[in-house]
Formats: sequence, structure tokens, C-alpha cells
Amino acid sequence: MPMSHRTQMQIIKRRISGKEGSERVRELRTILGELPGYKNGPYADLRKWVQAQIEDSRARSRVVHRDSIAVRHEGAAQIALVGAPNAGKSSLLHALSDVQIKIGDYAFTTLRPVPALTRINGVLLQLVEIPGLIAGASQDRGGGRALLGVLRNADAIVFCQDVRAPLEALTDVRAEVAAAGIDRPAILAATKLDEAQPGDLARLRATVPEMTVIGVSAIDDQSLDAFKDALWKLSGLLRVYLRRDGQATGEPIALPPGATVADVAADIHHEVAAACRGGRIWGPSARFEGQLVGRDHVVRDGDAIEIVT
Ligand SMILES: Nc1nc2c(ncn2[C@@H]2O[C@H](COP(=O)(O)OP(=O)(O)O)[C@@H](O)[C@H]2O)c(=O)[nH]1
Ligand SMILES: [Mg+2]
Repeated sequence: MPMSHRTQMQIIKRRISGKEGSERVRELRTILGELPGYKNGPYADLRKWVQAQIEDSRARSRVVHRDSIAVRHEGAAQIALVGAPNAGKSSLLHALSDVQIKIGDYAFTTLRPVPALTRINGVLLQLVEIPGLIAGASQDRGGGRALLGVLRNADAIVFCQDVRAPLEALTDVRAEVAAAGIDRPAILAATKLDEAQPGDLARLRATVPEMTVIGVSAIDDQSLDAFKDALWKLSGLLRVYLRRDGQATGEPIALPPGATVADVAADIHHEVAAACRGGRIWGPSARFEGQLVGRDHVVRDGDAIEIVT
């Protein structure tokens, strides 16, 4: 006996429920292909309904795109925090910055990326919490595509995983990031370390041997300091102190890896860059204190430099 059209409608609705964006459109197209192509009668009405749903879904995904959730880069590098709901991302962000963030004990407390600035080694870095990235995100479930877009633009990624949570939470998130073709420098924050049982951290480390794993607790300042060091390394940034007439001039400047003395000069002022013939170096890249080097000398993290004009 053929199914009633009412039942058929219910089945169609069930098939598309919870699906968003391209995944929803794909399913609707499949359904359309399965429906008999009558021009009139109940099947024609069903077809019309499915077609309207396709249009609707398309319009909705266009809206998601226009309502961009891109996060403007601030500071010397942008680092995205990503992980399952309740992994402790907001708490870390909160502990590392001055920005007040609502912290919830349930999933999806935060729905949009939340940026915050943190000062590390005297340099401001931007941290961005990517909320609610769930399985199916790369198929745009839960608005995942826009969130992954933020991740794609970040300079580096911190995967966050509750040190005691089942590994699937981490595996799911990493799979979505990989499915979206995003490949950034990354570390793993093993969160809520204060609640860890002996062996928890080592067990997590053993499951992801390819990643640097940093245990951290939002309520333990010492672990937060170590975590900041890890963030700095992750950013790849170089911190260079400026000297004038043999005197340090204050806050260091941050430069990307591979930066040269000429890049340091350019960071000060374009006229300094034009006049720069080289520099004097104290620190890791100097063979001896105050070494005279050329414009193309590659600086290292922690160098102090006096530009020579
Ligand atoms: N004991 C402990 N609890 C934490 C820690 N970090 C987060 N939590 C708790 O875990 C829950 C989820 O934290 P939240 O930062 O909102 O996670 P998010 O969903 O990843 O942003 C909250 O109840 C937090 O209080 C931590 O370092 N130690
Ligand atoms: Mg959060």
C-alpha cells in the first residue's frame, strides 16, 4: 500500500531536521530526485514544498556569509582556542586576559567568537575563543563554516581538551578542522589540570604524540605562566628590544620569524628603514656583545638591537 502524502512529508522533514547549509540542500535534492515527477496533485505539492525548502536553505546560508563573524586581527598574532563545549576555553581566555567573559556550565554558552588580548613577554597577542564547534561543522552544522573561517584566518590554534574527558571530544574537533583543510601551527591544552588524577595527563599525551601537550588549570597561576610561554612559542614571534645610545628604550617589538635588522628598522619608522645600514646586536643572535651586523642579519628572539644609520 502506498504511503500517505502526510506520512511522506513527515519522513522528509525528519530527513532534513538538524541539517543546515549545503548538507541540507544536498539532502533536499536527493529527496527531490526520489519523488515522482507529477505536474499536478499531492506529489506536485510535495515537490513544490521541497523546492521552496532548497531556496530557503540557500538564502539562509547566504545570510550566514553576509553576517560575517570574522574577527579583526589585533596584536602581534591571533591564536584561536578551539575545543568541545565545556572544554574550558572561556575560562582560559578569562584567566589570561582582562576581558570579562560569561562562563557557563552547559554547552553553547558562547555562540560567537570571543576575542581577548593578552600580554606575553611585553607583546600583545590576540586570543579568540571559537565556540561550539561540533561534529559536522565542516558541513556547516551549527554555523560551523563561519566558525572554521575564523580558524582559517588565525595564525595558530590551541586545541582545548578537558584532561579527564573522553578522547572523542578532541578527535571530533580535530577531524572537523582537518576536513575543512585547515593546517595551522597547533598545540594541545590539557585543561582542568587541577582536577586531573595521576596519569591522566600522561595518558592524553600518549594519544597525541604528534602534538605538544601543555597541562593547564585556569585556577593555577603557575600553570598559566607556563601556558603563556607555550603560546609565545606557538606564535613563532620574535621579541626584539631596541637600544639607542647604548640604552634600552622600553617595551620590545614583536616580529615574525625570519625578520632581519632591516625589518626591525622598518618597524620603527620608514625613514629609519631607509637610513639603516645595519645594527649592533646584543643577545642570542650576536657572536659577541655589541656585534656590528648588516641589514640582512636575521634576528633571534630576545635580541637587543641598536640601528646603525
Ligand atoms: N576545576 C576546573 N574547572 C574548570 C577549569 N576551567 C573550566 N572549568 C569549568 O568547566 C566548565 C566549562 O568551562 P568553560 O570555560 O565555560 O568551557 P568552554 O565551553 O570551553 O568555554 C565551567 O564550569 C568551568 O568552571 C579549570 O581549570 N579547573
Ligand atoms: Mg565558552
